[in-house]
Amino acid sequence: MGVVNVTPDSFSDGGRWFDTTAAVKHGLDLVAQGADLIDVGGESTRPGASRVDASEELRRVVPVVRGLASEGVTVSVDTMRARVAEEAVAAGAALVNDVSGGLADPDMVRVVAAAGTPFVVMHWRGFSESMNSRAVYGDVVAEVARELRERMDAVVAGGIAPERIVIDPGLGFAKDAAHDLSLVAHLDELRALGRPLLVAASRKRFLGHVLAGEGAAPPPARERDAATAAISALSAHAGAWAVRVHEVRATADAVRVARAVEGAA
Ligand code: PMM
Repeated sequence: MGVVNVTPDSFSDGGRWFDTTAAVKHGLDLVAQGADLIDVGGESTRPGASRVDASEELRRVVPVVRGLASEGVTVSVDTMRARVAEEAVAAGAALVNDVSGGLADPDMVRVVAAAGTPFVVMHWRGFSESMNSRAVYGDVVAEVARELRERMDAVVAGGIAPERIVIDPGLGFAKDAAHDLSLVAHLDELRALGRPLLVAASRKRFLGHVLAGEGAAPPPARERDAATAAISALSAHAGAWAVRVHEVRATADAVRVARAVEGAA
């Protein structure tokens, strides 16, 4: 899954694809590099970010979804708003990726159920402005698995077919670096929930933390792509359904290598 953030302020690639034409071209480039689907988002979810208006989010996202879908690209829309999901699906999006797992907007589950698309349920504990204070766990893997299970049950009760649910541990969302690493180390426990697993580690803080030397500053987000590809290989090997990344080429190679190793086992 290649990422196109149509935002001025995402931590990883903010401002680079803010114009529709540039965003569509970037999505097509990511497909050429091996992405099977493109995730289009119009709201930054970096820690501390404040929310964007619905009208502005629609203005950013819908033309890019339409442009990519009309080129035959499988598009997912990354939004916490039911109205944005609905209009993006009408413009050709095939999947709805909601980092709040349906918690942020009370209409989301109903809209996705009616649309009949797959729905990414990410583990989430609250909006970006306050999420760092919610990174408190006894056993992070068990708690994330339990909270994901509760969300799965809730969205099924709201009418989304169980077979349309994809789950995601939400790396970096109300989690510190040690939490993220534990989750990556125990993807099998999330796989045990019985649904396809999406892993979105690309360029995130925990990778900066891993790469920083003792007492040194972490490398900037755009220098974390090799580390991202390493997580992609590990995730593929652990049975992930997809990895969500900004730089596709290295991840496509990493996934190919993981598959080849499995084929030789
Ligand atoms: N992370 C970001 C945005 N969207 N979607 C899913 N399903 N899972 C994630 O972990 C996730 C996401 C934040 O990263 P970005 O600002 O680099 O896109």
